[in-house]
Amino acid sequence: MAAQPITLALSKGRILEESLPLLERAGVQARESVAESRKLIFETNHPHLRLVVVRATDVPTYVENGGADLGFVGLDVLTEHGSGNLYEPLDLEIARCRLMTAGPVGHEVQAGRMRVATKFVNITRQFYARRRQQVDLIKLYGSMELAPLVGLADRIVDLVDTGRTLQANGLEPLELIMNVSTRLVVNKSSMKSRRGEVQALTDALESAVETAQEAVHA
Ligand code: PRT
Ligand code: MG
Repeated sequence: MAAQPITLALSKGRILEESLPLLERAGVQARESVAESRKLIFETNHPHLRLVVVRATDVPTYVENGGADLGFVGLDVLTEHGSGNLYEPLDLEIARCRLMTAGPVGHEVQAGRMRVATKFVNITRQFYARRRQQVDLIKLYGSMELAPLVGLADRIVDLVDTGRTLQANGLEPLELIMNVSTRLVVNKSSMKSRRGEVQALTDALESAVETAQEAVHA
């Protein structure tokens, strides 16, 4: 057995809530409560597997650079970061939402360049470029919904689940950019050097996703 445990990086926040039940279905349990602890590293019931909890946007960086062997990350974050240096073997089908453009209800954009506020600047740039539409991007780190309300932007690009956040702020969803769910990503050298362990965890997660889906459709 390898001396070092393999490390799985989980996204803090809303992905974490759905990750823990999925891991449990896959037979992986942390030795203490991940949700309640302030610790960042957790041992599991598997002596050769540990969990680390990092900011959602940092997961690709950890896994790419070998700070973790595997990670759970939203397709939104993965696409924005760029997925070329990672393997993405599995759709975990949790934390589903849609990445959309949105704007004030009934608002026509004036002639000229639109101002679009988002934290997903790379995805947004590509989306409008494909439509040959010239826009000015405004990078924000949160609360995108505020930008149109105070005249900072004409449009936002943000994640939408129930649509209640947009509605509460007088905004409406406009165009779908991508359907989002959480993905399993794997470090490229871990895929070779820790092949057996990576494959065993991937297989267990794949079955866990299937049983979770069967439960939903039962
Ligand atoms: O801390 P950090 O900046 O890294 O992330 P965060 O605090 O913005 O998000 P966090 O930790 O909650 O997790 C973000 C990840 O969860 C995303 O990368 C998605 O893959 C996934 N996810 C799924 C969502 C949502 N659903 C979601 N609805 N992330 C955010 N939202 C937000 C959205 O931005 C908007 O503010 O929820 C609001 C909309 O929800 P509805 O139901 O009102 O439409
Ligand atoms: Mg957060």
